[in-house]
Amino acid sequence: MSSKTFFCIDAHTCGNPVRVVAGGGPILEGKNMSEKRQHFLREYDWIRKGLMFEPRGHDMMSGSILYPPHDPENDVAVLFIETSGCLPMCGHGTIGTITIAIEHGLIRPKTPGIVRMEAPAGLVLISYVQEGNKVKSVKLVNVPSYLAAEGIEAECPDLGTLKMDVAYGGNFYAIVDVQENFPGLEHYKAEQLIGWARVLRQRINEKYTFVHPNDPTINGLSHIEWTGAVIDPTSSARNAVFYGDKAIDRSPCGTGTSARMAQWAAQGKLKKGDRFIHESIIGSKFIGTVEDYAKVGDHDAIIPGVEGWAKVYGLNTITIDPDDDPYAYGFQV
Ligand code: PYC
Repeated sequence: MSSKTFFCIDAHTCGNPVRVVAGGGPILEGKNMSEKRQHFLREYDWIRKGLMFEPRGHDMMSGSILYPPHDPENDVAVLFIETSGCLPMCGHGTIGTITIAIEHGLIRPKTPGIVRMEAPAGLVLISYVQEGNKVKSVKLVNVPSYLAAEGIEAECPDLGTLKMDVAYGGNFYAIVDVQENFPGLEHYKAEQLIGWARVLRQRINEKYTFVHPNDPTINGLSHIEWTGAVIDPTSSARNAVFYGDKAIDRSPCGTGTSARMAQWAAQGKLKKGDRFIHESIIGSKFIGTVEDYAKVGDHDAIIPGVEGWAKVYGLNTITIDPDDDPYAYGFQV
């Protein structure tokens, strides 16, 4: 294969990176984004690795590729590419992608201020606030999110047995609430949370199975959500979300926020109409809302809203040339 060039636009959502492939993405087969995601993983995963891993990316790198919608009612379809693979849904990725797409004219919504976005996990309804050329904020109404399991246990190196709830917010999350063996994320270094989360995720996946009732391609626990004390007393909660192999989300994580709201709603701590201000490891914030109630299979679910902002900072023409560069497809250390 010879050199391939990708026209990318880089941004960050509340501190976490988003790289949108505006040109050079592959043509994919499938009648929806779930099927197209499978096609990409089978044949084009080298693009993800080249654009996300070092030396062109880094541990936290995350991005998306835009496609025409399958339903003419919708405005855009999105494939998420991350260091961890292709997530069914990514909240910070959506906020960054929509900001980039509107500011750079990559999509022209049928109704200004509203974007109907097809993600592999389902339809996501987005509203955004624009002032001049700038998008000031983006709110996504996410896929139905639900509490999948309560009180599962796994052994964590150094900490001992941890009890966790598992919730789905577009990906499956093990939520580590403050407990006897875990006093809160603020007591540890990010490297410790990362190392422990990697082991916990593996141990949980060896013991438990999580599959989305409506789409079996969405399966397996992919993220660990550490929790802890808020920095700003007006916030509702704080997290540090582990993803990929070495990443902690710098934003409060959109699907992690959705999962946490689903957990709180199922446990009677949030109801329709409530706001949930979520802080990240660096103190950046998303505004969560419980928009409505829903059902996913037998599970009671909520429709979460997640609002945040993104800043576009770079135009990036990236070449992947395996004939010339031994690290064309990236590496991980
Ligand atoms: O914002 O949903 C999110 C997300 C998933 C992984 C990293 N960020």
